Amino acid sequence: MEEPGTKIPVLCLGPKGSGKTTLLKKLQDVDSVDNTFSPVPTIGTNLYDIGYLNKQGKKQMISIREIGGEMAPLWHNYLDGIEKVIYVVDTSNLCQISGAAVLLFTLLAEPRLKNAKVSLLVERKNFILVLSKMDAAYRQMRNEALLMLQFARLSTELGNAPELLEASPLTGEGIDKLRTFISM
Ligand SMILES: Nc1nc2c(ncn2[C@@H]2O[C@H](COP(=O)(O)OP(=O)(O)O)[C@@H](O)[C@H]2O)c(=O)[nH]1
Ligand SMILES: [Mg+2]
Repeated sequence: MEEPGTKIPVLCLGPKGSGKTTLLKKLQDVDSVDNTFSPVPTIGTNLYDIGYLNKQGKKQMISIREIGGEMAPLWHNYLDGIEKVIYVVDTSNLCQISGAAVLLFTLLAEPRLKNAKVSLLVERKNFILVLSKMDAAYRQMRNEALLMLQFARLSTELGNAPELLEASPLTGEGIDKLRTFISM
């Protein structure tokens, strides 16, 4: 249960079915084999406590809030005090990309997220874009997705352009990098 006033510093956003829940469950338990048994979309928001090692090698916990794509009109209610955003896009579902792009641009233009970066994470990027669901046809889909998200332009034109991370929530590929992003 979420305690009133608990600070949730990390948000995990992205369209419905892009793999947020699977990714966060994998972060919680790297050895979990398969989460496909629960293809139920997240209704409302979910909280995940994730363990990581800090710079001193000490174990720490951080809370991440997942908010489903169907709640996108309400995302702005959850931006206060946010230090990092994990934005998950499914490269195997290109039909979703234009919608995902609009929501991503809206978030990147959000003043509250800009302030978070300046005051809390000088030089460090506070935004990560996760392309999920890697498979054989992945490369081509990824390039297509990056094109549609105008990623090259974001990187050159934005001071707070998202970092790119590729991950497979099912196999756990890329999970270590995601944990590093969270822990920095
Ligand atoms: N093939 C494949 N399917 C995945 C992967 N990650 C998630 N899925 C499936 O995609 C569906 C939606 O995932 P979910 O994590 O619930 O998405 P969410 O709505 O963003 O939380 C589930 O049936 C997952 O098992 C992946 O890396 N590869
Ligand atoms: Mg979910």
